[in-house]
Amino acid sequence: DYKFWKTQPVARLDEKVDQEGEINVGKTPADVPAEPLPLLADFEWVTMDLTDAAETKQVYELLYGHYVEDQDATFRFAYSAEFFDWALKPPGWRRDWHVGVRVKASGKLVAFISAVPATLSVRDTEMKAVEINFLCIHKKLRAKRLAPVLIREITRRVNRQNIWQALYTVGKVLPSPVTTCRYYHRPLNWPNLLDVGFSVLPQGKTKAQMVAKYTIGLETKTPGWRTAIKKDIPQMKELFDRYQSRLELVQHFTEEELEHMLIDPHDTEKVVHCYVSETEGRITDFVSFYLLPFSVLDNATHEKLGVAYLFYYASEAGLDKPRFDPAGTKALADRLKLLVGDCLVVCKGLGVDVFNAVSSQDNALFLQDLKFGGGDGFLNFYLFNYKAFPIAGGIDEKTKE
Ligand code: YNC
Ligand code: MG
Repeated sequence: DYKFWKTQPVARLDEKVDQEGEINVGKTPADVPAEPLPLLADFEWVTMDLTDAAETKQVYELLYGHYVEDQDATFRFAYSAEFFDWALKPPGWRRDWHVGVRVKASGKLVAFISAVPATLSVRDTEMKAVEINFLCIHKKLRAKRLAPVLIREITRRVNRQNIWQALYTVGKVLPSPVTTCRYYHRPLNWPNLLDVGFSVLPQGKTKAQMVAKYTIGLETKTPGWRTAIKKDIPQMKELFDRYQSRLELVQHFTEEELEHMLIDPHDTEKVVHCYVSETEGRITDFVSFYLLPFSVLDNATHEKLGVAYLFYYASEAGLDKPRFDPAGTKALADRLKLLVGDCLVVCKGLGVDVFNAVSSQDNALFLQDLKFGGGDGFLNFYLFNYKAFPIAGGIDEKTKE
């Protein structure tokens, strides 16, 4: 019955939002306690120093061992130090938003939660906010009501900075999603997916037929396709702003933030990839994906599964028309099939086994044609201290069960 969430500024699950806006208004940082809530005697709060390699390693070891798993516990996200550097240190990041809990006696890190700054728009309302991510509690400390304490502590630290809204995504249903998307998967190496149990052989099909179905070409097809570089950012930002202005819930990025999100700071090609389509010096499209492999638990032959996630994109195609105008939609669909299709080509070359996308943005325009299949996973988007009318997440409601 959501004993904790009932006490928080979020819409109830059965609530019909009749007016959009902030829930608790008028608080100031002076109203917020200067000290954290007490923890049980054996534990202490720590601020993790993610500029320090040893502390970063403690965070990713906690997440590597204890973060999100699928339902049957066969896969777990395999985070890396590079990934954290990218995800947890965007421009404007704050050290005290990397919150840990240690066992006093041993110093062992047993819980973590993070916030990074974000500027959100819900339709026409722009707000300064944070994005909350990487909430994780050691398996031995589960179901002891520590999560609410971590959430309250990150809230306190964010409120102290005069920020009162947050965006977060969770697989499970809490009060109350503003939108729900479905995960879609595009196999790139079907035999590997079969081996690890990610895919099954459909009735009446042979392995050879499945491999043939998911064959990917070797060459990209988008005209003027090349890797995005720093110099492209001003044009990309202008295009991205125009593209995103048609969507209902978006995060805005400055040029500096966009560069951080899309141009791999490590130059290792291990985290984020971004490509543009350039014609006579004009960038007409960009598309990006990030890499986050799975650890395969308890499998004799496979330790890792290569997984890519479609990330931000924008295209001029159809932008001159209103969002759901059929002519604009057709132009955008054709373009996105090229762009995302070329991401599949690149990922195949990188040895990625499966390419994932959710059903939001304009993704419904290409998922089926590019042979993505609907997965078991759903992703719920939440806003903290802000009520918003529901936003369609691109899932067919009938398949949501
Ligand atoms: C969750 N994922 O419902 P009620 S996603 C939020 N997000 O409260 P306990 C969650 N709340 O129902 P455990 C949650 N999971 O009584 C559970 N809860 O109201 C709620 N898993 O606490 C739950 N990472 O400590 C219940 O649960 C209460 O020991 C129970 O810990 C939960 O990062 C968890 O999936 C998830 O490590 C930490 O299971 C643990 O089970 C775990 O007894 C594996 O807690 C990893 C995992 C979650 C990934 C994520 C986004 C988190 C968003 C948190 C909410 C932020 C709100 C905004 C704050 C800033 C505001 C400003 C301004
Ligand atoms: Mg707990």
